[in-house]
Amino acid sequence: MPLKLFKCDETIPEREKHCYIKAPGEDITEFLPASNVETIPGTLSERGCSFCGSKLVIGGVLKDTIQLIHGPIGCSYDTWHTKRYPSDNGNFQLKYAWSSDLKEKHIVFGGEKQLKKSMIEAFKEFPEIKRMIVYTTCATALIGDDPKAVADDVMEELGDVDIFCSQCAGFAGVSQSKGHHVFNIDWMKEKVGTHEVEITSEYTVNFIGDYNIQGDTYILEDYMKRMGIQIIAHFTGNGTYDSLRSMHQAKLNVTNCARSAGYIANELKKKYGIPRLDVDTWGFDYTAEALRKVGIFFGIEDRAEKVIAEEITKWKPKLDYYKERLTGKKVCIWTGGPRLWHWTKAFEDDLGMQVLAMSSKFGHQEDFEKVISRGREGTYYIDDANELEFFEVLGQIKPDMVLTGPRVGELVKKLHLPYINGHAYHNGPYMGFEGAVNMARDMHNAIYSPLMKLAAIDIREQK
Ligand code: CFM
Repeated sequence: MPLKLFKCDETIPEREKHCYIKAPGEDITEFLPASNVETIPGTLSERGCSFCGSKLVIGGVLKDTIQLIHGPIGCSYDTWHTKRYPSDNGNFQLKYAWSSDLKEKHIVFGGEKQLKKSMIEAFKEFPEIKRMIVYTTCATALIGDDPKAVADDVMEELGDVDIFCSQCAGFAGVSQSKGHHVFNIDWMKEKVGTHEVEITSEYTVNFIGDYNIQGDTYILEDYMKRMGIQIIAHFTGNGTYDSLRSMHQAKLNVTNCARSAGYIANELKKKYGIPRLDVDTWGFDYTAEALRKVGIFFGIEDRAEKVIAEEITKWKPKLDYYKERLTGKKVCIWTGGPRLWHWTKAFEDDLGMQVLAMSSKFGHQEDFEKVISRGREGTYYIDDANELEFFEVLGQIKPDMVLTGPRVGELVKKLHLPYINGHAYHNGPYMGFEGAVNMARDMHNAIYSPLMKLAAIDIREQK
């Protein structure tokens, strides 16, 4: 039985179902850790809220759209500036935060008037911007405001603007994953098919589930361009509102983050018959495989091979330099979900590292199927690990480095362990061949930096 009850969980034995160790011969048909369920009271959860999944992860990335959050100011502030997804128009989406700034009186008497006022004010402040997403939050969902009715009103009044309403309050699901789902499905229902872009190539794709973290999208765009492929829409890194309305025009959906954006790929397949091709775009082998798959789909394998060969010639010697120094190093990965299965084998095959423990904030069953299939025996796979479990695992594994976000990263630093930001990156981009080298470099620098060892010295004992 591969499930594990940590010592720290003796008082919350329900946690056993969430902690799994891959046993010899384990084939994931009998057991998987429990996932995508409500947090057990008494544990310190890493899960995020559903509004955040919609706003911070998907909609907020769009570079030409006012992101108006209908709720108290905190919902706006806390989803502003915490993710690094740049754009090629001067980072409009990172500079500003918009809110209807709800106060107690609006909670009592209704917030729709305040919302309308804020929407018109925002459009007036940014006269060149004609697109807006309005987000419901817990407060406005509870009082029953109807942002769609307000949006229709504003669209009619202003005439030249388009507004999408993401109605997914923080409490709508067990994690941010619900927000991904709601945004995907509602966008598909309401916006896809309402705009057309000019077609310039016979090979057209939507790049789905890539958020341009520190420039990832630019790397993928370059590969597609060199293969003569037109990207209709990026869902949503460096993407525009109107390109996302044109997703029906693509011949292929290249899906990277299947967790946050697989839904829209499936819907596009159902409604428009556009095939879905899942790829991994982190790591050398995976990137080559991704380009090959796209090349095969369009019958342009030679173009894919050319790009792969050029990139490998350029970047492989650098990767090899780091591989020599990273082989055998032990790693833990503590991120959302998909990066566990995107990264585990890439680190092991490309760099000779050992991934010995992983925790996913909100991965579903299929994420655990993927990561356990790709991972090694004896590795820990935990759903939404709490802090004490984390300490226990670290004590057992003694990793050389941890990949996680700034929140858990602060704990890791206090333990004097090297840490890499696995969400927003240290010095990305991390995707593609170039990105794999950047990532290897950052891991190398973290592990070999003398800083953590020095930080562990208690200077009071020094003479
Ligand atoms: Fe997809 Fe993402 Fe991730 Fe994600 Fe996230 Fe993220 Fe993540 Mo942080 S969309 S699921 S909700 S790959 S923000 S860019 S790194 S937890 S594993």
